[in-house]
Amino acid sequence: MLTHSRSDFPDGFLFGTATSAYQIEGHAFGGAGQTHWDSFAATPGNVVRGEDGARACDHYHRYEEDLDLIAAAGFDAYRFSTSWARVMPDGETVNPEGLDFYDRLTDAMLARGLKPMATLYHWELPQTLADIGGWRNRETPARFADFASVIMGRIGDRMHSVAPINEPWCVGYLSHFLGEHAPGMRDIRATARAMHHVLVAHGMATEVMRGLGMQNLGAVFNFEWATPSDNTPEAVEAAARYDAIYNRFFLDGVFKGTYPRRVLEAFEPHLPTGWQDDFALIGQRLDWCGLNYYTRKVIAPDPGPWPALKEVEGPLPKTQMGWEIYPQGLHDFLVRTAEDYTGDLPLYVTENGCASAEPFEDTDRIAYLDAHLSAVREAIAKGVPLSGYVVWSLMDNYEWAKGYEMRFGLVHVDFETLQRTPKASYRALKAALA
Ligand code: IFM
Repeated sequence: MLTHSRSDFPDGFLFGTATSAYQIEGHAFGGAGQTHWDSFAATPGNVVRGEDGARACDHYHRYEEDLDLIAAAGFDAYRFSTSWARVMPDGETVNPEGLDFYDRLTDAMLARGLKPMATLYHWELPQTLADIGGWRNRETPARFADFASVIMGRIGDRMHSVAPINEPWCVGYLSHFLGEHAPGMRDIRATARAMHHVLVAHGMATEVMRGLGMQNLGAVFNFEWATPSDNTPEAVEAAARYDAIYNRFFLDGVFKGTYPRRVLEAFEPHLPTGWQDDFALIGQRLDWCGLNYYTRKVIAPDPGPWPALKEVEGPLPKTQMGWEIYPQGLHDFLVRTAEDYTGDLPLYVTENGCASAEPFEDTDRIAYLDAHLSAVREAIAKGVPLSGYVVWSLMDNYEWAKGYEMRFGLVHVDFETLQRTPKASYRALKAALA
């Protein structure tokens, strides 16, 4: 059981659970176009067993059952994402079937009393746009703004809240510098441009949605606490560099109109001409800020070109992903984000959860959630204006480069039969939210 319950949180505090389109829907259905994740997954060595999101959890056909599960657990909100390639298979031509799907999904949430928390882009870039340079090309943010207009023109009147981009670090650095996600590049110039353009896309989409009269627009960032491997100035500096790349780059861009010097020292020659002029667009007023948090990294200096650091194994217990369990980091990020960037702006924990190999009796997940909810309560007690907490994820799904092996769900999915079975963590949350 969890040691927390709804009554331990402020009135109106939202509890939700999250998924994303490509990870659950079944991209082969409903006229969706090819994405860069399809080609990335079809390239040997990129994804465990070469798995892709063609069928995933078949949520496209089973969404009513999935929403029933969310409502039955007592969640207030459902954080979902809209697939650009489903709505616009070639990145610009509208697929009415795709729009109809999100329309039905929205109404089905509302019918169950669930607040729709939408993310416009959770990583499945239409292949046609990838073919012309994807996030390296400044044209992509402009097309993204068109997508924002089309999808929110249809369902925007019924959203509780919207964020344009999920986890810009993953879209930029993980995908263009580390090469671990589509498009699998390892190139500093591509990275600098992708990281900048994804923020431009955030700004353009926000502007478009304001133009539609929408409220409650925000941004969702992912964070990893960086702990120096020892007390040497070199290790402290390497951890600060990791922090600048991973955590501060996007917050600085959106809330301060600048980028950290530890990143600029490497990126400046690679950023597009006139990048400084984009901060007015990037830094538009927001109504909330979302934090996704899972783990920390222990960082040591490393010889070689920037960023001259490496991750070393830490001593803490780990999840199925091999990620250290470090709830203190969630507390510290909530406090630091409010202090350094957002002030009184409402914050949400938009993702928190863990992968567990335990299929049904996932007591390790219950312990993980419990420890992180303690961290959340501590931050609230210190005055952090936190408005909600969203668990990743409703059900086991396509964990990107790890395929279907890593299980993040509160609900078990049998990927042969697609049968859904609530796990012990689902029951624990249900009891806590009653
Ligand atoms: O599954 C992902 C999700 O798509 C984005 N945030 C982290 C999750 C777990 O890795």
